[in-house]
Amino acid sequence: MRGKIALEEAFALPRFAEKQRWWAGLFALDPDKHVAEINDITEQRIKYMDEHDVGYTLLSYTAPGVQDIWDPKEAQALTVEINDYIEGAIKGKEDRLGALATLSMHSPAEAAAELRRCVAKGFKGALVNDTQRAGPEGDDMIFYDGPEWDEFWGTVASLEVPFYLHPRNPTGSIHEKLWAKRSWLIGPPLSFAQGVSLHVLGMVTNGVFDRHPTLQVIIGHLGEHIPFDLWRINHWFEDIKKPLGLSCKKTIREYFAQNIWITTSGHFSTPTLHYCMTELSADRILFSIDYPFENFKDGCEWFDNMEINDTDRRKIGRDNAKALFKLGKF
Ligand code: GRE
Repeated sequence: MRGKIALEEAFALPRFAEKQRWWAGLFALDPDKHVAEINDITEQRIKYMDEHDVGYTLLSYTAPGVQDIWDPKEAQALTVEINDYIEGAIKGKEDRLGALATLSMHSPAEAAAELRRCVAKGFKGALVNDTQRAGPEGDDMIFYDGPEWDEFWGTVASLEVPFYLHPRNPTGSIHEKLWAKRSWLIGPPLSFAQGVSLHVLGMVTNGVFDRHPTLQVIIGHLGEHIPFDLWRINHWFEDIKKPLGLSCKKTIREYFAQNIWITTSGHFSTPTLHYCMTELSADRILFSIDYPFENFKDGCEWFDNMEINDTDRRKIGRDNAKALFKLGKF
């Protein structure tokens, strides 16, 4: 399909190439290729886009990124560096490349101010890597589902830009207790989806979407396991937890119809996509690749050739993202 829009596509700061190589050693079969691809913004990336009919890519800073920095001042300085870097790197290529803002999530007010600064310069939204590492040793985790984050979510909603909740690796005591002895399950096989699904369902049950009914949150990887459990979540919320006191106003299906989007990033399965379309409708699904963690060609060839009607392919491949991010002429 021509003119696809992809929106979970990572870049890194070239000065962290050594750190990237270490990280890539944990999951990339060819770490050098991965490091070259993640640091490239306008060469190989645009070639792949041309070869595989991606018209427009929204770039975001790689995980865990700023969410791994527990010193608030250091995190904020890196955030500004990353946002200024990507703004400069895509200059002149805005017809093909856009960016999602990176945010330090130590302070709701500071995150809101940085998002406002970025959106004023043309950023299309924000992408945050799950919980923010915090505390004197980096053992604490900040979730964004409590009332102290209302100021931030109010800003996201009033700017009318989407917020992408992307996974990160487990750290601190959670890592030790749950994952250290099961380390092959860290990342895409299990831990990423568990982290993001806990966080976004926390936002649902703690009333974030009730207090900010126009807020739009995107999660990747065909919904981080939640669509598979929708019936069961709905049954337990409506039939048991609400009579016991759960106070969120709408049903889980309504939040997924009105506030939450999913992308195809890193999940190129036709039966699973068809299942998600049945549960959520093609109106809430967005194409993405997850490059360079996934192969650009694999994601595009799968999407272009899988069985789906033309209207739904266009919606998922392009039209939904164009409307959500107000991409105008693209
Ligand atoms: C990511 O998107 O950040 C990511 C990783 C590691 C493995 C796969 C993946 O950081 O998608």
